[in-house]
Amino acid sequence: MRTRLVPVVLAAVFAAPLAASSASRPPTESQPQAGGVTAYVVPGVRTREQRTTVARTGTDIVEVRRGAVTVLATRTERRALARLGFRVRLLRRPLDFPPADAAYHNYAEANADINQLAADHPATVHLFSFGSSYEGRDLVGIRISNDATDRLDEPGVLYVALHHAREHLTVEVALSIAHLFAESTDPAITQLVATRQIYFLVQMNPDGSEYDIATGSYRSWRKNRQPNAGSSYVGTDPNRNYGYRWGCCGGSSGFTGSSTYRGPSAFSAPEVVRVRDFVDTHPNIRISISYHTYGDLILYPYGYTYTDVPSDMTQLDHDTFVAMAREMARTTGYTAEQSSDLYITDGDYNDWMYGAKRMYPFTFELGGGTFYPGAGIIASESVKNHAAAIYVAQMADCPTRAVGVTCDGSPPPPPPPAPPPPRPVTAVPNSFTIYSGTRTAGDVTALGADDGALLQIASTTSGTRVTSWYGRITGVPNALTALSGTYRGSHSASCSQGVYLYNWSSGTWARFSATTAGTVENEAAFSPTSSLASYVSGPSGNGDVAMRVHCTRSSNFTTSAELMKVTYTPAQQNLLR
Ligand code: 3K0
Ligand code: ZN
Repeated sequence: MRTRLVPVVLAAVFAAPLAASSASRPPTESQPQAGGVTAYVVPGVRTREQRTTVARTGTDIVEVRRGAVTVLATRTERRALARLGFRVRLLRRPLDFPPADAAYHNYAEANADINQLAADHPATVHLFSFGSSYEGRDLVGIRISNDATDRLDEPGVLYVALHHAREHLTVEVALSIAHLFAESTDPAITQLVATRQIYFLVQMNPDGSEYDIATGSYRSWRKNRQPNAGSSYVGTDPNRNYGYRWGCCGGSSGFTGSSTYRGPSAFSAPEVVRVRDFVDTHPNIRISISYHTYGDLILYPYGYTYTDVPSDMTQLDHDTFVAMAREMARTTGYTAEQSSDLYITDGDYNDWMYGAKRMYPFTFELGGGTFYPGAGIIASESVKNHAAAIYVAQMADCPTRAVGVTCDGSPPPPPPPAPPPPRPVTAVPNSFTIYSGTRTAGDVTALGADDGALLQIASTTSGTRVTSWYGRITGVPNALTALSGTYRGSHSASCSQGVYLYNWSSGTWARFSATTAGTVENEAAFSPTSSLASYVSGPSGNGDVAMRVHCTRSSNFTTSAELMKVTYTPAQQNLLR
């Protein structure tokens, strides 16, 4: 069984203002954040009552130090603190990832990277805002396309990352894919940039993400940072707040302290509303990937039910999901399955994107084996996801093409014509070898046709008289589906004749014909029915067939060989590589 962290009610631990204290903990804090929250030190806060007073302004206490607290506060909250008589001092150092994970992009760094990408590729990388987070951070979107303005008549593909705050690897993978589309000169990718609108919502939940790293060590935060009325617990799970069968099926929690709290109503989380509005205004989007961690999975709808094809899904769409997911599983190494095969979810992005919008969404649970897999995994996990990202962009004009159904009403292109079935081939000896007897007339060419030309071999002249010889036929494939042998000849007097093929596997002659043959030309025709390749030398490719004729009598005789040939049918080549 796959070992995997399932969201649990961790939020109860983390949702209340943090009052952990450590004088030895390194200072963590900050310049003004790009969103509406700034980190401050508030000195003179020594008692729990004072900390409660600070917390009740709505500020987020992220660290308790000797005689002071570090808080994240909006401008309004900072004014409230001032009105209460607290001195508020701005912190200089940025809130950020632990030093070992410095390669990860925090909110400001991701935006700086995106800005640089746009500056470097002004013709194809276009930035937009799709609104603000609860704490006022700008929600930055990227559109990659040759078109200066958004073209809703072109197929769209949407990549979303960071529904869940602690799933920082998703930002890195999404950024990597944006760089791929912006920077690659591969014609397959530039063609997509020319014919698609490629959208990225790289940091869907920046408040939660910044909160997760605010102390310089991870808090395992999952939700957004929206307060809940009448509760000290903060946050809604964005991936339970979408408005398709919201809260229907036991796949989310109604408890504000739960990490899967669905919110008081569908679309109550501002970040989810912003995603909804973006999708609502982009009906050209056909396929989407929402990146999560972790589990090495590719999930397709639905999450709300275990039923594979419920009444709100067509069989064609189901088959399309399965075909696309399997293709992407092939390139990522992840496992493709229905969302509910992991566990029941309701109100998630996938279900809404398909159930309400009839787009084709996939949730990727990236690898790493933990929410915090370290910086070393960023490059490999990103590259691992490139082919799937390209694939969905390619399929965005017609996802059902994955199951052979075209979107323009025309029938699917005919399959390539089947190669003609292999034809039987006849081959004759290139050489012969005499075991017993002496050649008296003719040569190997006499064996190649039934034309009266003869190869003649005189028997031995003492004891039991014998003619024994074989012809060797080269260029016969080991891969064959039929094999037959023919020998025609006569003798100057009747003798006991056997005709054989050499079995190269066992090292023995296998007799296929035994007869008394005399002066009238006779034919031995035979067809081995099994182990055909054992009559061809070598393990594969082309080899030789050896056919032996042996005759004995008590007095001298001469063998006249008229024709020796084999007919074989090569096996069909497998053209699929
Ligand atoms: O569609 C789904 O099954 C979503 C799975 C997702 C979630 O929202 O529970 N897993 S995660 O929280 O561990 N990223
Ligand atoms: Zn997640």
